[in-house]
Amino acid sequence: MPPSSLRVVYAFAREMHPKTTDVFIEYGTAGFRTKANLLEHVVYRMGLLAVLRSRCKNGRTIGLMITASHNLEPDNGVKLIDPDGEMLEQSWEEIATRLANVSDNDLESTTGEIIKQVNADMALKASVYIGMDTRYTSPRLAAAAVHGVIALKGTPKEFGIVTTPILHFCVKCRNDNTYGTPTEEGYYEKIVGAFKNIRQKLPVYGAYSTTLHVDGANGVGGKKLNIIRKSLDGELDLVLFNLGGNGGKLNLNCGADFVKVSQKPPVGMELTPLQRVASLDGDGDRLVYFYMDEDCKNMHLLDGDRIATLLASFIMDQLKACGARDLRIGLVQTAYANGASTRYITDDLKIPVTCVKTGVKHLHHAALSYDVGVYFEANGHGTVVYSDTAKSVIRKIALDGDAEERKAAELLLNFIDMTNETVGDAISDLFMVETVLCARGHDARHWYNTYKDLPCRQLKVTVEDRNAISTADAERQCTSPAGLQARIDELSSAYDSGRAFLSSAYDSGRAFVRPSGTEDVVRVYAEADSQHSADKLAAEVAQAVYDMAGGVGDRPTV
Ligand code: G16
Repeated sequence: MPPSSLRVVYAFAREMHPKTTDVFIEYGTAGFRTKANLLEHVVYRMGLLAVLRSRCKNGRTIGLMITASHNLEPDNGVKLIDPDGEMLEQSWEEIATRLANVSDNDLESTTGEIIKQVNADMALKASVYIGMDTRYTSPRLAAAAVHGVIALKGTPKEFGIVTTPILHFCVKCRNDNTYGTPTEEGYYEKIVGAFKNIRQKLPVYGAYSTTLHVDGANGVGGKKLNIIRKSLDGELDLVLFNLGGNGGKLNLNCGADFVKVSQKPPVGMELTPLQRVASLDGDGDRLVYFYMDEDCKNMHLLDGDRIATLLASFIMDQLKACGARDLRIGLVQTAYANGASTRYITDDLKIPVTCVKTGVKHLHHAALSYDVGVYFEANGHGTVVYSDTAKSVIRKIALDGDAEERKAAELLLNFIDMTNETVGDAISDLFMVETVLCARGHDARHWYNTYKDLPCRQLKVTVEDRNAISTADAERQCTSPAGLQARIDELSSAYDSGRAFLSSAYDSGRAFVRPSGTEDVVRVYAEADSQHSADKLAAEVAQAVYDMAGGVGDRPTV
């Protein structure tokens, strides 16, 4: 494309997607997120950037997803997906932020500068897959993305309403046709097909029941499960709630984030004692489970840590059964991981654990250093990745092993097919969890009783500028404002950790704070030996944040 034709970049911006706000916006934990009415110019510009990214990747397809995932309906967002289905390479986040914030008048020249900086060959073809969630603001934003792609002569392909992980999967398949077919149907064929294959070979026994209740968060995940449900041939009886009808609002008092943070069951569901329930988030990339006790009074949460430990232990058993002992399995968590889960993984499962910063992009990369990397955030966002070596070792055993080894290896190969390795995926994770529970003849109580969580609490604090908070050591230490970490340490030391089983170095309660990358808040996490103590410690730390980091609105109460 000759440089003069960049004029069209400005023309589209001025006429159709002008920048109407001076509010600075940053590519955060999972792309840009803010009120939907502030985003149109940002999404248009991400259409431009996706084309440049595609050209820098030799014309391979890039994904662009319109979603604000777990956020409430008035928010929206946009993020780019790299050719292997992974999140956008981090070095491009700064470029994305720059492009999103320049004035319309400077857009043409900034685009030219970025083309030079990234050395994009404008003569190459460029391909961009575009998907969106169910928000009413999404179609308008998707149209802005299409214009951005067209302005730089790329080829957009619209997938309409899909879960975020379906779009990640399609991008990967488009660039690597050994992974699958790059369509929504191709996704069902591979993931659901693998689930049915496994389940046809597994007898239903013990305490496991094929009935699963699902909270769809009034978002796209539930809608897709409604399509899948009809093809499950009785292998799983899905009873779906919160599908977006009856006035139910996206993520409002329902969905994985609500269930995890509030530690309460979602509204809009019939609660049945001891019934296993899976709760998805708004764009279908997170999953948590829960069940109510006998009198439906107390909820027992099975969060991302639980899913990670369940999957890791099962995969490890299969690796042993097929004799693939040399493959290194590892687990990746964040500071939000419950201390009891980390202890269980290290001491009982004897699997190495890495702790990284919040954001699937960080977990995914750390997991790639293992032959089998299991990564999950406590909020239910995660998956499993397998190295090429792992896959070829398992494939070889499936051909050459003895009868028992072949059986375990074949099961593992189906398990790998059922995994969306590109990103955390509630639907794929749900099928994996159901497979493990079925194979073990377990109900949710067996799963819950594997270890006992430490009581914990999460809170949000609104401050003038959340970037006043900086962190280090995988977000476990707060480096600014000065004095805040010392205050957190002092507050935590007044509580018992509840980890009598650990060395004295971990005696006190645990708390940390970090700026959210998806909401305009500071997040607070606390863990202690009782729920009362965890709640109190979290509230005290929230007060410290409010006092020392420019709190706005009402001061948190203890
Ligand atoms: C996104 C990210 C997750 C992250 C979550 C919360 O989830 O993909 O990795 O844990 O945001 O991030 P923060 O605490 O920075 O707001 P989702 O489901 O909203 O895409």
